[in-house]
Amino acid sequence: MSDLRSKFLEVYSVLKSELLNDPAFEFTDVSRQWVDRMLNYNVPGGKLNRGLSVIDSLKLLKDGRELTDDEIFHASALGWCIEWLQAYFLVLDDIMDSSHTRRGQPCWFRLPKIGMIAVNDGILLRNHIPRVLKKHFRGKPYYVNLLDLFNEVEFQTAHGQLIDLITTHEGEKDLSKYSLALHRRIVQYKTAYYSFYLPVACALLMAGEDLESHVDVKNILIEMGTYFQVQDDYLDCFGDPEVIGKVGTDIQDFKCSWLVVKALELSNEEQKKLLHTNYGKDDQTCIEKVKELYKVLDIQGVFLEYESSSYQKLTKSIESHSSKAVQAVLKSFLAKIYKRQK
Ligand code: DMA
Ligand code: MG
Ligand code: MG
Ligand code: MG
Repeated sequence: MSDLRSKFLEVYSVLKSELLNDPAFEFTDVSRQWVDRMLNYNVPGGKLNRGLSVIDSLKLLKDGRELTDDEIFHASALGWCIEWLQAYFLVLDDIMDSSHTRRGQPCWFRLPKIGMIAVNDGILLRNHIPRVLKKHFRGKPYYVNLLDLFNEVEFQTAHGQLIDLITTHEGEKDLSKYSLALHRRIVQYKTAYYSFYLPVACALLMAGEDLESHVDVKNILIEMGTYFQVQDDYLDCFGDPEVIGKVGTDIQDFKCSWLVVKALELSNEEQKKLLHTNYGKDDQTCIEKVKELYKVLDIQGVFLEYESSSYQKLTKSIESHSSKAVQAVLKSFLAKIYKRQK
């Protein structure tokens, strides 16, 4: 496994050096160094789960047989395209969410001399993806489907981000519109498609499958992605910043987080009032009051229950799938995220 990880990281160096020498732009030393530093800071520092799972999934789809070096390289390149897509969304997400830290370091836009140049860096990260795809996949029979897949998923994610952001001020901080249905809609679009469906869809395309005949797989992955984002919402408040590498901002950002939706469901009139007064204020006392209420309502216990019931439901739908290879792909995914602390 650590061998696979190091092979995967080697592919990062190859792709980066190709991008830094892309003949479509006349790099100067200064601009090349900028992009080099920007990539190292934003692309490879995460858990790499999404990227690595393209390789894992392809292997399982090939019934566990060893992949050739060429297959590993191509699956890794696609894995990195997903990591690039994620880096692009995160650089911009941190600006929009006014976050301070990410992956145990300051958010890119917080660094001296970076600031709003980070917006253009996000655009560069996004533009690197079709460059990589063109260089390494242009001759493949699934090239057009691959481009289409990345476009589609980016479209969905950007719209998920849109509704995540606009619900925070629609009707001026009105908590009464926050529901499980709204939360579900936000997280499916902003997280589930790119984090869960995309890696498996890449592996399916590489394995010669067509995506239209795998709608059932997609549905299970979207469910899994929803569960994953509920965990993200939970960790935003209850995770250890040292472990998750970021300090939460959902309460002060007035986010339609799973936690506040559950708290609203469980609150009496007085507790609802407390939420209305304190949720969405960038003030430590207000934030503490919200967290206090989450404790009183035992939101942590509610989450633990949600976690095990989601696990059971997901396992059941995975086991009802007709293909053992697909079952293995989905199970390995679920095992990676169940009860995660980061
Ligand atoms: C992030 O949602 C979604 C995308 C597409 C980046 P979020 O703001 O909850 O993520 P994080 O908690 O990592 O900032
Ligand atoms: Mg964020
Ligand atoms: Mg966000
Ligand atoms: Mg979050």
